[in-house]
Amino acid sequence: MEKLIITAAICGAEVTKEHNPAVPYTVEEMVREAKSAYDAGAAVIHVHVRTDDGTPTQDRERFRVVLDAIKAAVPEAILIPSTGGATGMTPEERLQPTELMPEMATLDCGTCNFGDDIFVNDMPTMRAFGKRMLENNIKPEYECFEIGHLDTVLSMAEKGLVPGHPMQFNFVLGVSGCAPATVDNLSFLVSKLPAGSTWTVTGVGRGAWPMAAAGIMMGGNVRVGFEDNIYLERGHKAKSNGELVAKVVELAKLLGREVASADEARQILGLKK
Ligand code: KMH
Ligand code: ZN
Repeated sequence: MEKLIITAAICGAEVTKEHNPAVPYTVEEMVREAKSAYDAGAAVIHVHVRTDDGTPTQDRERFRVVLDAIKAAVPEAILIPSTGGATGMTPEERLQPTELMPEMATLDCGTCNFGDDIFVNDMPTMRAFGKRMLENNIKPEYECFEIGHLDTVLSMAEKGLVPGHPMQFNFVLGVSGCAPATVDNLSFLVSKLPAGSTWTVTGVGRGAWPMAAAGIMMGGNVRVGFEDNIYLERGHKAKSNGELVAKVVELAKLLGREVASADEARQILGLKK
C-alpha cells in the first residue's frame, strides 16, 4: 500500500469560533493551525479564508496573504485553496484563488443540498472551473459529495473539459442533504475510479473517525480538520487541527500504515516539485 496522505482542512467556511474557539480567522491564526497540522503529520492543507471577523471570502488578495504566510511557515506543505468558498457565492467570486496559480485547487463536482442551503455547481460552472484549471495548469482535487458527482466529472474528463489522468478525488461524505458517511458508499465510489487515480475520504461530523479508519484500511487517504469536524471524540472538542491530525497518525500506526511526508505526497499525487 502507498503511504497515507493526511489533509487538514483547517478552517472551512461554515464552522465558527462559537462552535470551537480554535477555528482560525486571522492570518496569524491560519498560520498557527496550518503549522499545528503539518507538525502533527499532515502533508496537505486545504485552505479557505475569512476576514478577521470570520466572514468567509474568496478575495484573491486575502488568499495571497494567507497562502504566502502559510508557505513561509511550512514551505514543504501542499496547499489546496478552495474554489467552493461558501454557498451563495458566484462562480467568479469563487474562482479568484486560481489567479494565484496554486499547484492544486478544489473543483466541486455537482450541485447538492448543503444543510438548509444549496451548493450550486451546475454544468456551466463546472466547465468554467475546468477550463480555468486547464489554462492555469492547476491539478484539481475533485470534491464529490454525492454518488452522481463522480460520473459527472469522469465524463467531463473524457471530453477534455477538466484535467484528466491521474485524477485526485476527495469523497466528502456526511454533509447534511448529501451521501451519508458509510463504508458502503465509500466502497462503491472507490470501485468506479479509473486505474491510477488517487483518492481521499472526508467524513463530516460524526462520520469523521469511521471514514478515517476506512480510508486508512482501504488504501486511500484521509482528510480531517475543523472544516469537517471539531471533536476528537464525543463531547471532547479538539484544541487544534494538529490534535485531529495526530489522531489520524495514531490510527494509521495502530492499523500498520505509514504516513507520507509532503515530498512523498507530492510524488503520490503526481505533482512537480
Ligand atoms: N463550503 C462548502 C459549501 C470546497 O472547498 O471546494 C464547499 C466547500 C468545497 O468547502
Ligand atoms: Zn472546503
